[in-house]
Amino acid sequence: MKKLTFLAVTLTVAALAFSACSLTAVGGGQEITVTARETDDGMSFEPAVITVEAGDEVTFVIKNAGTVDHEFESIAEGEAGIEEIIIPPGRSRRVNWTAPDEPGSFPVYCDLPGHRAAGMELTLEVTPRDDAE
Ligand SMILES: [Cu+2]
Repeated sequence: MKKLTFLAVTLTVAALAFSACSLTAVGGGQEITVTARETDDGMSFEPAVITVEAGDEVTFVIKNAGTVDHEFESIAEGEAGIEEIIIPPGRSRRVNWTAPDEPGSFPVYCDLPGHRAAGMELTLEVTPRDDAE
């Protein structure tokens, strides 16, 4: 009987510790990985289109698989509201972002000279919230 109580307490403590870890892990919402790189015919972000729902909490994990600095932003008037961040070659950076409440289509791009023109842009599609469960 004593042994069972001890086991129950141990399991409860383990469950509490585990749930605390889980909370930390989901802090920034869903993770979306974006890879920036130079290509044979230009520069790119991969994927080229990202779809999220209005109001979604997102953590972008931007990896620079290229050989020069790249950046990630969508901060001009009417854009998605993602502050500029620079990612050095071989590194990755995380950006937390909450999708707008209104659906829309927004460009995200690298604003270093010539990069956007070379193809370093992706489209962020914000779709209406699917509240039907
Ligand atoms: Cu770039």
